[in-house]
Amino acid sequence: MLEIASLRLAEGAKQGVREQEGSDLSLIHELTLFDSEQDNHPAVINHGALANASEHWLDEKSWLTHVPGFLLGHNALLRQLSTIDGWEQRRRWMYNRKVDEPRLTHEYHDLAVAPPLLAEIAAALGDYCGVPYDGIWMNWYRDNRDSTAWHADRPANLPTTATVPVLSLGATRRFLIRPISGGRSTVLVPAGGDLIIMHGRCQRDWQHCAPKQQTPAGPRMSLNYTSTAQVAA
Ligand SMILES: O=C(O)CCC(=O)C(=O)O
Repeated sequence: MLEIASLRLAEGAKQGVREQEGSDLSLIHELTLFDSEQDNHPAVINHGALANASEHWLDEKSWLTHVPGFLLGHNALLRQLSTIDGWEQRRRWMYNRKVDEPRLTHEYHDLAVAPPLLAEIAAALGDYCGVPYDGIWMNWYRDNRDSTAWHADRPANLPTTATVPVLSLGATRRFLIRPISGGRSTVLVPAGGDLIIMHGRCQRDWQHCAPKQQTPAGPRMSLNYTSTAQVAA
């Protein structure tokens, strides 16, 4: 029964987009548990996956690309990154008190000092997107209670348009995007190894988040690639 449910979700996750909130999160967790094939695979870029990219238009100036399986062996990279120094528990003001952010973060302004695969991925994304990525912002969601709230990326929201790739490692979680003025969310469900690219005016007219969920989930990391040239353009 569980296997059938997992397969059903695997199909959904491959399609990756749901028009409304309210997807069956218990199935998402099962997919993570059954993702064992990935567990022993060394981390390697799957350039062929780009041929299976799907586009999801939000309006005439903003769209998302979803590339399932862009990184094979995503759990191996997650495990490697979980051992590096420099993860931070940041705090932020909420009303009149400081609270821990519900995730750990790590940033590389210079990919030359990052694990080599992160720079290799930057080069592959640069070729694909036509943007020179030279930095990376990483989130580590330790479990289902960790999240990122609604926001647009700074400083990628400075230019009129931007191309921002986000690579997921580990557990399958939801990624939501909605108009900055409010309204209905579009929901994508990236699995570990999947790439989501925000294009056009996604950082100006839209905001996105990675919400908490009630159903238990294992760790997930998101690798958010940044480009100083893009911001300066
Ligand atoms: O974790 C994600 O999928 C999105 C992360 C994000 O939007 C950010 O860090 O700016």
